[in-house]
Amino acid sequence: VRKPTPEDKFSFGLWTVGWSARDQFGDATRPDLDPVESVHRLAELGASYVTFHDDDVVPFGSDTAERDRILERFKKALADTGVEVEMVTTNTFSHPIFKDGAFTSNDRRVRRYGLRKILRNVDLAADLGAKTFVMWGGREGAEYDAAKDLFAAHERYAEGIDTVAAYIKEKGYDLRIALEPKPNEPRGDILLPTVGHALAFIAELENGDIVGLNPEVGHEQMAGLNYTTGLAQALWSDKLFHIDLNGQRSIKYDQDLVFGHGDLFSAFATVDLLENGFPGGGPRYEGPVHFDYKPSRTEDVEGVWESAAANMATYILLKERALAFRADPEVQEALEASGVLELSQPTLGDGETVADLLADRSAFEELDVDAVAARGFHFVRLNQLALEHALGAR
Ligand code: 3MF
Ligand code: MG
Ligand code: MG
Ligand code: MG
Repeated sequence: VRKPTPEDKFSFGLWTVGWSARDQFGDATRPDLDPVESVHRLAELGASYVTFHDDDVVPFGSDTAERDRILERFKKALADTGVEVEMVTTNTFSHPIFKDGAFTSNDRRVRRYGLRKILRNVDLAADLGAKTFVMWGGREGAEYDAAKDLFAAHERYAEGIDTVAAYIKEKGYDLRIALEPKPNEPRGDILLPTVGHALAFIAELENGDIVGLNPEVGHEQMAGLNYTTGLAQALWSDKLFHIDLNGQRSIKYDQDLVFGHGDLFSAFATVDLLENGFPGGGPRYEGPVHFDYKPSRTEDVEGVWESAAANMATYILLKERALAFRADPEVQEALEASGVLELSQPTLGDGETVADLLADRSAFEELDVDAVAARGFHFVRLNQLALEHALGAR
């Protein structure tokens, strides 16, 4: 597999490699990593960017002097390696104060505290030149339906996001917010559970113009949904601001496997969309290729770096395969035969009105319905071509 280059725009959350593998049932299996070391190691492996939660770099509760000292050292690592920070996010889920949420906690004091913690980090994001501010509301939800006024919860969620967005605009920061949907875990149910829910929510915001999405592979798949379809709708809405790539094997807990180590063929489709765009043209994703995975608990520190490299290697392989797929004349011919390219043609003709359609007897009264119904689309052949390319057999 070829080495990653800056053109690949690979990016890692510091919390990914930095996870010491403490889980619900067991203690940490690895030592805590120094974020400065992670920046250096990721740079050596070929990543161009890192992202982080405030608490990944500056321990929760650090005073201002300590925070400044830590950030100074962190910035030096960035300068020494040339690694940039493209996205910053806030941890509003680990500390017990957030056990009932941040923006949607029933306790107003928590909501005000959460807002302050986030705004403080928005300033840091702008200072570091990040372009995206991700918000994953991991604790915004409930286990019990009676525990939450769900109307008020959406009101408070919108108030919180709108307040942060208004602050970004007021400060003139070159920063956009990306909401990260997830259906459950750690809450029984999380608000904004899927890409579709989040898009509908953004449409109701006052400052929704600078709010988009950061969809994660595993999060959509936990809800039984097709990740690539979610990305496509976000792109169609001009809301695909960022991505979290990882691997998930069906509907279960959030596995955070290496990209491609879950549903590999779905990962091929994702890379095909990201690298080739829609077959008939349309908006493209231009942002960083960001991984949000966890080195499995069974890995030692060496395995952490192997797994980080595995994400990039898998992406590169799938990218090569996806480019070959679209370049294959036989695939072009199969796309044609399947009508895939015909879908880009508007259903009504240029300047055609509904009255014209109603008057067009060939569209209805005279249409040979049985003949049209008899058409085979040959999607299976197309899919087999995709599979053979994905497996490197062509
Ligand atoms: C949880 C996640 C989060 C978010 C992060 C925001 C800890 O399942 O995916 O990772 O990605 O908080 O970027
Ligand atoms: Mg996740
Ligand atoms: Mg996760
Ligand atoms: Mg994520």
